[in-house]
Amino acid sequence: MTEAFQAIKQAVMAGNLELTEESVQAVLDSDGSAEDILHKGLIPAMDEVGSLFERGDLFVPEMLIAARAMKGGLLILKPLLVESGIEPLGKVVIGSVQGDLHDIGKNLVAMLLEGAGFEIVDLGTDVGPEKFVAAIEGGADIVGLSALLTTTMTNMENIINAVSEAGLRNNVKIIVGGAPVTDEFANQIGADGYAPDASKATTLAKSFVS
Ligand code: B1M
Repeated sequence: MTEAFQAIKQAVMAGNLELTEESVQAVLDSDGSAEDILHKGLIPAMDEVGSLFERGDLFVPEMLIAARAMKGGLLILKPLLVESGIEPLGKVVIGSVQGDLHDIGKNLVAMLLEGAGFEIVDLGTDVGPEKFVAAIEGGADIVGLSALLTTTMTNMENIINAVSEAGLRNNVKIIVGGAPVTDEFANQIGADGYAPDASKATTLAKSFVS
């Protein structure tokens, strides 16, 4: 099976959408789990892409096509990650914050939350305070903010402040996450919690509604 995960990783890194989809399907067909595909194939591929980019051995266009391949693989896994069929535990409004176009991690968090039984309102990427406030006014229990850049994580605080100024802060719990975000940063900006990955985000969200 190790070779099969390696094949997925290579296909994503090469930005080969078709090969990624085929390799993911092949592992599923031989009874591999969606979680293993995620953690042993797809996510390591994006980590490696990030390292190559950092070293200057890979550029934005290649990063984009790798992301497209990763999304293709995730789409195949989605039904397996979200199968739930239970009454919603609560409503989560989620988005990547203003200035941030990264959405793979945010989508993964949304998928696992949906699988855990939450209703999801996904606002997408580059979402500013006004859009978050409007969505919360429509009813929400939890707000999820995602940021992948050190330059955009600071926008999380603007969103939290806007929610407070709109008089909605006590209505919702706010969870923050994304590669540069830390527990300390979450406390500093007045979030209710920080999760380092999608599965911990789900555990945290459940603890808020239980
Ligand atoms: Co960008 N990028 N990128 N990028 N990119 C990073 C983040 C970077 C670390 C690469 C590097 O230099 N090593 C670097 C950031 C450096 C920094 O700020 N410290 C970087 C940069 C610099 C940039 C640009 C500025 C490049 C440029 O244009 N010169 C640019 C910025 C664009 C913008 O947003 N305004 C840019 C653009 C892009 C693409 C568009 C090409 C593409 C994104 C495509 C897309 O998402 N649709 C892209 C990609 C793919 C990456 C890397 C390679 C992969 C990100 C990813 O999808 N990881 C990334 C390097 C890396 O992360 N290793 C990089 C897989 C994903 C599953 O993990 O998103 O971390 P992640 O999500 C995790 C956790 O963080 C957590 O759970 C998830 C799953 O368990 N999590 C949450 C995430 N959100 C959460 C929310 C929660 C809880 C947990 O609660 C609500």
